[in-house]
Amino acid sequence: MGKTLTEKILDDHLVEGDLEPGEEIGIEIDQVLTQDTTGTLVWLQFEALGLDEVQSELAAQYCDHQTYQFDFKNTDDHRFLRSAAGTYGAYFSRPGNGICHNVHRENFAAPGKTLLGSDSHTPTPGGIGELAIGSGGLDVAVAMGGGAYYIEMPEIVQVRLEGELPGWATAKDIILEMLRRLSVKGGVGKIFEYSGPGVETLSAPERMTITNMGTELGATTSLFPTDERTEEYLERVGRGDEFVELQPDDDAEYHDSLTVDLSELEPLVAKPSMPDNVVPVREAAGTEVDQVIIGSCTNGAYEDILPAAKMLEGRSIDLSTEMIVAPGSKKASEMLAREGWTAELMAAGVNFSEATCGACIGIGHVPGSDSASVRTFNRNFEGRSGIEEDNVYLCSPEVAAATALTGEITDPRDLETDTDAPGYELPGAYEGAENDIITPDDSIDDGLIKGPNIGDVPLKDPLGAHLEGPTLLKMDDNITTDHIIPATQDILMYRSNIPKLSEFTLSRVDETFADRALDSNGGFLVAGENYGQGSSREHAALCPMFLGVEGVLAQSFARIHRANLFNFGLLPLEITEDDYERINMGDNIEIVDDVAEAVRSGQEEFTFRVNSDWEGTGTLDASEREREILAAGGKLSYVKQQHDEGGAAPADD
Ligand code: MIC
Ligand code: SF4
Repeated sequence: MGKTLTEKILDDHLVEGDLEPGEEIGIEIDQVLTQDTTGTLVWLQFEALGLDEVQSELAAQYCDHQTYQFDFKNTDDHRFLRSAAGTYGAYFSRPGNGICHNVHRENFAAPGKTLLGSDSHTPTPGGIGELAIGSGGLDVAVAMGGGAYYIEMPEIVQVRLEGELPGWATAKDIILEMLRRLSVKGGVGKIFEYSGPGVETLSAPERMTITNMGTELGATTSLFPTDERTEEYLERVGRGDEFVELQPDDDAEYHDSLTVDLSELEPLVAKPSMPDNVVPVREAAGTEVDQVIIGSCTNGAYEDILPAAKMLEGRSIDLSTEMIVAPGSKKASEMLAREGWTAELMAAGVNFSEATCGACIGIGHVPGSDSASVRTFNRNFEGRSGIEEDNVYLCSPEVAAATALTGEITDPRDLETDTDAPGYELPGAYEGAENDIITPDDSIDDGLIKGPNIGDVPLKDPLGAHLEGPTLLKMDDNITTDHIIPATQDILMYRSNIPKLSEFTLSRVDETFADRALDSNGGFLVAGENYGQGSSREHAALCPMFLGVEGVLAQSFARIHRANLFNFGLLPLEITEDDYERINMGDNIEIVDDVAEAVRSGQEEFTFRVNSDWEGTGTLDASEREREILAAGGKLSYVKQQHDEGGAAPADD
């Protein structure tokens, strides 16, 4: 039987297990990336593990989320990250040099390699054949120390692309169409492998828009084969020698398959406030819009901004609409400026931001009250823009530009003057911002510089025999990590200070949560489907742990968050819809079994007693390794314990 492309890359990197769906596999990681808002914990945990040098082929530290440095705490985080990169041997991309995914693809991403990153959009370079996965920071720290990365082998789904995109439909519409069909949980436990004749019609940047936003499907990653278009891209970023041709075997077998006929697509938009709330733009047309932003790791590249610039050249945006362009990288920014496009956009009424995540997580350009904002981003979770009741729409740069011209959501096909989509050509070479990456050789090794806001990572005690406590909060389906630990400006500065950050835990759902959790000295969270979707931030497990939460009972979990719960010693039990319906906030939950013993022994069904009234069943579907981690009180303790016992070195996990 032939192999899929995913299986080929995994086979090359497999250190443990078999490539059977559902089985745990360990893979070797070639490259790691981390960014400023998850990176501080990565390095603090790297230090706590007693590691002294990066062991993976390449590690890159980016400063991209909080580059405005509103508070000395952010600036201290950046200084700490530079010092950690210098001390341990990672590349350091300076604040303002761009979003990790954009800068990584320009400088380091390579076909056939594996990449692990402490950011959920790490799958971006899947568009050029790199097997790239997002994870919590502790998994990144271990991989950077040379340890394997463990996942449950996902199912591999073939996405067959046929035909060619018509005029105004774009790569963004392909991934929006996938979200429309499959929903934000449709990709959990899956890797999407793209194939078919439509692939060659898409440039490498277009493919990376799709793999980037594949994260919104809940997928482990998304992957494209490589071809001349990949080679063309790598040559232009100055790394043509890293090209390798990668294709699945002709007789590869997939677990499932779906077809997207590109020729049938039209401009789409995700309406507030979920990326899968997708409709044709024409259905939302006419909605008045106060703000339009082009940027983010999905559509902030040179190739994304150029078509919009062409559409706006010589024109003016609507007088009641503001438009901001936030390039994904400083290189893109510099190239647009040198070619005169920045001036054209400015003349049309557009404001430029530095290359940063910024507005994507509510840092700057917060929409006005009771207004609509149209963005080329990947997420529009409620409140993420920085105002609680926001109305954020997600679309392509072309739809964004058309909307800025008219002041209302507009399908570009309905613009009177634009008959043809502007398109773009890849630049001859991607040049610029050459001084913004400090190599490990050039770094200044001045030891770890920790400001007063940078604390230790708290540890949990090993799991005990008895778990009992109140239902501290009962939540619906699709609770995001933005609900659990919001990412807005006022909160982000505490990412390296867990006691302080914990005060904001679940505040967007219930302001009294943190105080109640601390007072109750233990307890549970209860949630519906897909709990913890969205970001990779391990703070969403670490902060509840710090507040004393013992476990989460949910109908299902998002992949990265589930792993983070194990990593910080919180018991994740899957419950049925009936039991979910019966549990009320405040109900006392007692796990009837000897929990530590049951977890260690491989028990799958756990009985929980509610108010001494009725009993339900929670399922722990976990590997032996995950059970050991849970019983030890989390992965940091587990790895250290193994090391102390003279077992595997931390690097071997
Ligand atoms: C996001 O898009 O939600 C973030 C902010 O990039 C996060 C990382 C973080 O919370 O720091 C992600 O995607 O993992
Ligand atoms: Fe940054 Fe937004 Fe991309 Fe996250 S999704 S990495 S916040 S641009």
